Amino acid sequence: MRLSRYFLPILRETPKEAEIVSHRLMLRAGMIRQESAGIYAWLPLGLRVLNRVNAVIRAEQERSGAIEILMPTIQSADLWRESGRYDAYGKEMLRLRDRHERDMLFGPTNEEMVTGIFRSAVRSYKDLPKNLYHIQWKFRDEVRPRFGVMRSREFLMKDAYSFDLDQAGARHSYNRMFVAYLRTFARLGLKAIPMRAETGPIGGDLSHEFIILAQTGESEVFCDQAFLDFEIPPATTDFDDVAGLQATVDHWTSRYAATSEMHDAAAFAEVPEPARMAARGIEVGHIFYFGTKYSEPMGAKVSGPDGVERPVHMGSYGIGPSRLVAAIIEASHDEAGIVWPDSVAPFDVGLLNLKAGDGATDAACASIQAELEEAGLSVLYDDRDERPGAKFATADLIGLPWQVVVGPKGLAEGKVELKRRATGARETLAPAELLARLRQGRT
Ligand code: P5A
Repeated sequence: MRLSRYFLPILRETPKEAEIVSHRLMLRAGMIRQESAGIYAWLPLGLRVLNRVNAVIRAEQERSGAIEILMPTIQSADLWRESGRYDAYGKEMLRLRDRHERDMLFGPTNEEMVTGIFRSAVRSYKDLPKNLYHIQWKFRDEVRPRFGVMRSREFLMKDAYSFDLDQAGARHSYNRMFVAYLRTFARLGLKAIPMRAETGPIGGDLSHEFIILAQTGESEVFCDQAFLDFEIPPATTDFDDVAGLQATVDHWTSRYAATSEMHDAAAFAEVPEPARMAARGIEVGHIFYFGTKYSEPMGAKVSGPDGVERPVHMGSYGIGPSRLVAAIIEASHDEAGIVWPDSVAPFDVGLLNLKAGDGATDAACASIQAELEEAGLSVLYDDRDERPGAKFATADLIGLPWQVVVGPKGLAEGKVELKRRATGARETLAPAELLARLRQGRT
């Protein structure tokens, strides 16, 4: 992609309304634009990151056995009357009325709808277990939307819903998501700690929030520092191994970790003093087991091996991809701007032409761009007629993992410069060596 033809509305000034660094950087880097309080448009650079975050989430959902669907944003109030949540949900629910005076709503979550889909199709335990997920916009009329997409009113959620014959099966489904979440957040370059959590309007009595530590986080959390060194379950994890997954989850819940609502000061005091962490964190995921809370009133039943019908045991599992984009920036930035982890960077490489208009430099850049793109790397080519200083500043601000700097002086010696954004390390090499070097990866 040539920057001269792209849409990257960079802001020179630091926006005053933005209180935290991720919000400031997302606005400055032209990733998002506020349309109303807590409602944002995603601009090209932001959308590329959001799509990459979704791709990692999808890959790990599929690995764990979940199946993708897509439910609508607008739901009928009647479904929510069946579960009793239509009145209980309160002011956070955006209620609408269609031209036939039917009560509708913009979905804040999908437990009711997915239960409706399930009950219309599944009758027997032989069709279990199932886990259906989608990635869809939600609306919650938050009292205090703030920090940009971190706490917005319209936001993207990956929500998965599991169905099992009994509690033991549901526990395994819960464990599958638990492990999938550990892998997802690690692939996004984040250290997320599972913490015992309150279940709120979703319900149930088993629940973990996945929290990343950050000073600007809205949650107050208490945990054992040992978690930061825990090993992430490998890609080869067998998600059908009931005992194996339980052992992994047991390990990841063996130390103290709780949000303020679930905090137990006496238990926390038993954590050895140097490992005791009282910190702030960002909730990037939340998983729930709530048994038959929805299946019972909504009549989602299956017949068991004994022929007796019973309501299915369910859980739901949420991740906020739009919040994650901001959370990744909170965890990875410096004075100059964003430092994207390779897995979610909007482009792999920024190609900086220091003398746009110069025949030899233009030709060298065009051939580098073609070669790298041919090899499957995404390149943002800064071909604008701008000072080198402005190009360096833009490249650092938008945080692409690699910068290839091409100028007439270096080219005269057959060299270009390669900079790693995360470390600032620079090296000079021949254009022909670039691809192999990039494939070799970080350092
Ligand atoms: C689980 C999936 C649920 O809604 N029902 C379906 C359950 N859980 S949750 O904790 O309420 O939300 C799941 C994740 O969504 C993100 N999130 C938000 N992101 C941005 N702005 C918001 N206002 C917002 N509210 C929730 C969080 O990542 C949360 O963990």
